[in-house]
Amino acid sequence: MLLNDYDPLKKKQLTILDPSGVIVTPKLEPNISKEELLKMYKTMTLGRTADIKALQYQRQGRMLTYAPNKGQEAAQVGAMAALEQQDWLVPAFRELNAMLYKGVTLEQIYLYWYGNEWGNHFDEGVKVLPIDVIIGSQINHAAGVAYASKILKKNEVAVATIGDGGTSHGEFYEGMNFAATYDAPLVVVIQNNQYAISTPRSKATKAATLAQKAVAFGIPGIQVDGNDVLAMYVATKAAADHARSGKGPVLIEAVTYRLGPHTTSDDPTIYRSNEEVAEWELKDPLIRFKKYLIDKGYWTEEEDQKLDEENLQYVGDTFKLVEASGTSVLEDIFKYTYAEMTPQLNEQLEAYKKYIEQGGK
Ligand SMILES: Cc1ncc(C[n+]2csc(CCOP(=O)(O)OP(=O)(O)O)c2C)c(N)n1
Repeated sequence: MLLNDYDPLKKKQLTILDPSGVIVTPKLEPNISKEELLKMYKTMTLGRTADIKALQYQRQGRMLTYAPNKGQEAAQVGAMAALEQQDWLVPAFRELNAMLYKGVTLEQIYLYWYGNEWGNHFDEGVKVLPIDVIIGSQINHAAGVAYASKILKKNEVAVATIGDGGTSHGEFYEGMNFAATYDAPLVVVIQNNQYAISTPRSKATKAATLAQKAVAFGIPGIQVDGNDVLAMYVATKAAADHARSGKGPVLIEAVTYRLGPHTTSDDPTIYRSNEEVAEWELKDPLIRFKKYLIDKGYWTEEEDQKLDEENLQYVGDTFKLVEASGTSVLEDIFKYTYAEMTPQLNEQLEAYKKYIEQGGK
């Protein structure tokens, strides 16, 4: 059984598709339909283009801020593709690819980074919680979702994502422990992208791996090559099956790399070398997945080029829509903090209106 074989204390990392696009663990190659493989690849390429463009829009002063995903596409899409329609994604804030795969639209994602609350309002049936910037707190939310699913016998697994740095926060431990104690159907995917802003993973914890933190909760943990979309798929499927069958949570450590800055306010050249980035560029999740699809006869370079052009067009059109209608009014800040406005918020809103009436800006 996969989760036993890859016990984190055995110091093994699951890889199926290596950086050169070769299957190195044939017995674990998943049987995914051509249609789904292409959906995964198309989501990852759209995610890549949307990510690069978001950074450019921000630099042009057209987007408020943005947390880049470049390099983390496989960790996210591989995990999401392994889920059932009814399962939940409980994201942090660097999950553009995972959100796209689960049905959040690019327009909604861009609206969020444009500062508009409607970017957190997803379509009916999309099982994704709003973006959560408070590091670690999404693990408690996900534990609650998972526990509710268990009580209500809903057969819904909650999958939360968190960064490497987030696993040093208290709420990570609280949520994991709660879910483990109550056998709640929770899967936590740590996107170990090597840095928490400028703090390298080696300075954030003395643990040899992040997957081994599972041992303390008494649950399975597995370390995966997070740039290998097939390995992410296989590990998450095993984890979701485990959680769904009533055995409790699983912790996955996806070893990946943030190729871009932490956010648009960060300059990573201050704390990491160009050589390090270049090394990880060779392990780019898109390169190996494309080669896999071409080798299987599912994809061609010509189709790839056409897809790139379509993505660029689609991303540009989407951002134009956001710019045309996405400007939010300051009143939204007061209105959307709670379901109903508190007396204090009402008072503050009135003060703000008065300020505007008097010519304030
Ligand atoms: C409770 C809390 N403390 C501090 C911050 C500021 N902050 C934003 S991102 C970040 C680092 C997160 O690193 P990691 O968990 O590794 O995720 P990554 O950003 O690499 O995806 C910090 C400290 C925050 N958002 N929430």
